[in-house]
Amino acid sequence: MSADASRLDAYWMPFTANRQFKQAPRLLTRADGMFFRDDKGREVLDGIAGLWCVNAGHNRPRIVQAIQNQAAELDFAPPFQMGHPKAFELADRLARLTPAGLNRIFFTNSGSESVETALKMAIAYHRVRGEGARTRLIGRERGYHGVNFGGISVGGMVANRKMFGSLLAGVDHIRHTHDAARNAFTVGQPAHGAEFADDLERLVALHDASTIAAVIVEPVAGSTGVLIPPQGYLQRLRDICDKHGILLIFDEVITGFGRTGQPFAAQTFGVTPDLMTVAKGLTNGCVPMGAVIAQQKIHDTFMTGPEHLIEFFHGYTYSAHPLACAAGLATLDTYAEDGLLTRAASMEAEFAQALLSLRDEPNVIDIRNIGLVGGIELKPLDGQPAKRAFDIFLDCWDQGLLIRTTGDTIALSPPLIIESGHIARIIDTLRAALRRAA
Ligand code: PXG
Ligand code: PLP
Repeated sequence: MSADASRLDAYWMPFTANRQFKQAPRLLTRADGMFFRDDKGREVLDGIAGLWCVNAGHNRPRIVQAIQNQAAELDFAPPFQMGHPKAFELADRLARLTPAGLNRIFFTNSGSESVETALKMAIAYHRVRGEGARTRLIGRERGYHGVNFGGISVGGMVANRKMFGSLLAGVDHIRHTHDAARNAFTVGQPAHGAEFADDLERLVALHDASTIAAVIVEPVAGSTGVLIPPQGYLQRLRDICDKHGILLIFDEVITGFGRTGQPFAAQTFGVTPDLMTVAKGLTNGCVPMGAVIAQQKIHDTFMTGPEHLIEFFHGYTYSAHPLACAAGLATLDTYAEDGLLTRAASMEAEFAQALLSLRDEPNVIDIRNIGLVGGIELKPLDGQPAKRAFDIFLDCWDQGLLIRTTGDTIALSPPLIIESGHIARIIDTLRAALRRAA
């Protein structure tokens, strides 16, 4: 496809600087393993697993075959009052990967839909139990929970919220966990900040626990700049939730499926939530799919009343879509065959060391890591926030490397199949770009 500007007009691109893009389009046309190809035939190293989702790398034969076969066998099956075998099989397989107790799976089509589903489930759960006053939802500053109204309401990114009116009522936020003064350049989990969880006690004192349904946090905040939970923080949040009967929701859309070194961050950090949202790596990014994974006790609470009646009035036309289920099953097979759900743990030290070698490059003010996630925070250009990082993103693209930036933080989340040579290439390219941008 040519870069003829008029042919690019009709597509209003998501989360994109549309005018900048259409002046100099970046078009991806093929992908395999660790690499994309662009429309000019250039090879581009994928430093971010597509968008934190292609955890097994691109074009995996098992997954491709499964999707092709499924399209020819059963293209669609209505998900309401009907089922198809692969939906049950995928749910059963997922329930074996998750922490004990988290074994009831509700399918959606994205992370954003998973978040809406989990928030509704939490409020309805309390109501079914006879605590209908528990409707308040608590998020966290600098949280990202997708783009639907519930998700931006509990989310904590001002740009995603300020344009969209009054949002959902009855939402509040605990403070974020970022503390550069005490924790800059920490390898892995920061030592300081477990006490930030006590901010939940402040909100309980303000609103009373009897009005609070749930707290939702990302175990590792990705989109807001790779914020690693301080040691002890998540456990403290769990304890406070337990004390007050508040459900704890982990949004594992990014951290799920091996990103932090275990199948789920709940396992990496040893803290089990009541509800977990996933998407992205569930199908290796190949077909849109998400899920909410609920504690059995939450599911069972709904299973009352006359048996012919629907227990939870919620669902999507494409919940458990056959193509997504086929892709999901083949993805779990691929993860298992290649040992990918724990590979980030064995690569973590090498990746961290490579990242930290950028410490003394120009304008680097912090480096953060866990598993195969890295964040490199830059000093913003005076009066032009986000510009320095975006310029480095463009430079890296020119040099054949795809990275992500959010504000002035560079985020790396490569496919979990990454080898040492790829790590070296990512770091060398970034180093050169940082020097050029100085
Ligand atoms: N929750 C979390 C924690 C996410 O990271 C979503 C929900 C929403 O998922 P969907 O599938 O509706 O996009 C996400 C998605 C970035 C970036 O650059 C991250 C996401 C999406 C877009 C960009 O970090 N994460
Ligand atoms: N809008 C209308 C008019 C619909 O009929 C439906 C579903 O039937 C939806 C929205 C929701 O679509 P989905 O189930 O794909 O989320």
